Amino acid sequence: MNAAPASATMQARASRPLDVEALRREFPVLSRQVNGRPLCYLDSAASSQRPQFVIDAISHYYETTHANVHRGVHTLSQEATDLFEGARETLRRFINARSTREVIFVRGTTEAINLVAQSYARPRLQPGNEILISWLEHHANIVPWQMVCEQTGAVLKVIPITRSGEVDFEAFESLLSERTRLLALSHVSNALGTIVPVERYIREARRRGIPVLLDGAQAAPHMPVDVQALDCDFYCFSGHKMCGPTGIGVLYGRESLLAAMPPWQGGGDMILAVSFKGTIYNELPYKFEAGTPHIAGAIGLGAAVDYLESIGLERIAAAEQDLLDYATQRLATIPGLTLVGTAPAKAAVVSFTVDGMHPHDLGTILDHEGVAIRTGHHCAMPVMEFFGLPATARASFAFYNTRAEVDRLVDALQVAREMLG
Ligand code: 7TS
Repeated sequence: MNAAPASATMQARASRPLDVEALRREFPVLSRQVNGRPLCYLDSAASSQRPQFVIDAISHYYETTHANVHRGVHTLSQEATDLFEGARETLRRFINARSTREVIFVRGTTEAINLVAQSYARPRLQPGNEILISWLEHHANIVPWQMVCEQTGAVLKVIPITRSGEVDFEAFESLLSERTRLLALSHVSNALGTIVPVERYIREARRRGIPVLLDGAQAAPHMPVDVQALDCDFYCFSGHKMCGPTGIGVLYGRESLLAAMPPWQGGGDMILAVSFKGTIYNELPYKFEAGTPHIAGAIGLGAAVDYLESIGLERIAAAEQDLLDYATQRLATIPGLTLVGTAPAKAAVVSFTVDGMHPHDLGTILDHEGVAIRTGHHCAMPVMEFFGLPATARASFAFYNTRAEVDRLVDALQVAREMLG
């Protein structure tokens, strides 16, 4: 049973060239005005927008089917369970996991990483053991490891980055040791857009028997992800950055590791039987899904994946690369503007500073022009520290953005320069 009927437009789309104007009409919010101007939304790295298809899938579920899952023999509960588990299968296919037992619904990337830190790492770490991350990480891939280090006496080691914003592979090799117990890396940096060539890191870590977690929050929306080809042990991502709902995401875990991990939270759905003598835990993936899950969220995320696949992740990556190249070229014409993050392989993120202007002032002036960008440290304070900056301005693109919107960004930056310069 489908969450909502796939539209004929969606089914026919994959074979045609990307028609961005037609796609934009499928996102209701993109037609709104902000401060008297058409919205120019360049903050998809923080959270993307949703197409009507996803909104309809969620509404349709609430209007026709909602009941709790995995519990009732009644029709609605069975239908809701079918939709929920159908979404899990869609997500399994999306990342090419071997089995739905490896696909755990969580609140998002942050929760996924915390789950691995507490359930995988904490019971295994001994004082003096090491966890390896990089300087590029979002706080969600730093703080859970600091916490588990505090709890166990393990040590957090950090791979340096280069001035272009790439992880230093040689430094990584020199930091690996017989004490390393886990490598946790972002697949794509949210602050700079760097695409980390994770395959090299995974190969090296696995050769030494070190498990690898990838923070895929900024990768899954923008490029095909195949966890078997990557050969990673854990992969984490969030629905709201890929046209899906907030409050839902996925932790992929290699089954042999998940099977050996204790549950993280206790409660309904993660048990088979409870008595005061002891509790028998449920099988995977339910062992890690305590309590009533975000049913509508999972169904909405499944619909978002159907939607993205109807366009094609390869085509999305190509369209966004074009926007990145165009934006990089146009921003270079603005006097005093410095791009922060110039790695050769980048996803569609441009982080920058403009001489004499605080990024927050820039953000406010741009908002007056209807242009939404993010300013600040982007929850990656060590990256800012590395570049000696308190903050940057960041424009991030999705497949529904256009070159004309890049021009609006550039025009709005000229307005800001005139006002503040
Ligand atoms: N990891 C990366 C690489 C991220 O970009 C983010 C969110 C997270 C983890 C956390 O994801 P969550 O869904 O659990 O919150 N990044 C951003 C951003 O760049 N601006 O706002 C949120």
